Amino acid sequence: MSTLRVGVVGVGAIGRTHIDRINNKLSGARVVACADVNAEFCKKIADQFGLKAYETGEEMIASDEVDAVVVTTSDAFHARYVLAAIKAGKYVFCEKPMAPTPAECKEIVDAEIAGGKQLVQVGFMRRYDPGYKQLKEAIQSEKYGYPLLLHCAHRNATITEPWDNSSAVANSMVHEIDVLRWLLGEDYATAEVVYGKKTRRAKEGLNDPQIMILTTKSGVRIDVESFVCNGQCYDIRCEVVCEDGILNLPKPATIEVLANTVRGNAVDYDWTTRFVEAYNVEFQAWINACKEGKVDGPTAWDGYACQVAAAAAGKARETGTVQPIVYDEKPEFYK
Ligand code: ISE
Repeated sequence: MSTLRVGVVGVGAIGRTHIDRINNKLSGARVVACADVNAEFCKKIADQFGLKAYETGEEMIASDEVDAVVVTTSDAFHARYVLAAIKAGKYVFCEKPMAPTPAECKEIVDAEIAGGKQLVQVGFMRRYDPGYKQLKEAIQSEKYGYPLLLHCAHRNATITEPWDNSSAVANSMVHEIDVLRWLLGEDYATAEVVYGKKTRRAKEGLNDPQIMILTTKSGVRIDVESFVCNGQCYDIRCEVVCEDGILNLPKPATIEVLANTVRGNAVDYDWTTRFVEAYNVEFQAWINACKEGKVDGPTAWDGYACQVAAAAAGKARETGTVQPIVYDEKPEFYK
């Protein structure tokens, strides 16, 4: 196959950045088609990028003109289109979360197993961030002993999506749930969520900041601060306290600015700039893997495992308790 012909379902902001990325920055693939529940908007975007607009996502996915699919609809519709891609036997990249509930994720896992071939990659781009990769290499080198504690922060300047008290885990800290499981190479055992003192910037009824506390099966204790209305910047931290050393996620290299009698480094305002390199590497890897006929990134099983932990953390928050995280047994298919 010379050029991978991609169809994108869901042409909102993230869908459009991926269309631009694939068509203008990466190699080996071209987005040729799109679909969206908003037909008029879909047509507009199709004209803007020179794509064929389909009436429905299912029609586009089944079309002979599309080799692989990117799902960037709102979260509630992810499973529907991932299942359609599995049915069509096509590789599919699905933005995180793979689906909002563990049950829907399990349906995807079961459909993929029934089809007999791995086709699904989940959009956990942090695994492709150079800083997280360095942390993983340092842990794997065993030079610093085994990790004991992790202190992490996921701070957003402002909320840009529909948001309630469940969203800090469901929309934001799912990134940590995935990337820390990948970093440590083990599953979780328990989850708890507590609230900090509420910021004046949070709307009525919203508890911000929140802290999620996870333990892994071997006993590593992790705290993640989510502060979605911090009003300042996008700030991602990960400190790994090991037996013989303390490892920190590198700060992104940004220009030094001298202004208003302060000397300092520029900071990101949101994830689109902070993780732009990770997104590019992630999509190039996905394109290459599709062309080689394999999945080489976060799998449907990883998508399921993430939502099992997220659901436990959600229940922990609602009930003010520590919740066990219990996964189904990992199928041979994903080992
Ligand atoms: C958003 O959907 C993302 O995926 C960002 O990476 C995260 O920082 C943000 O909190 C989410 O709302």
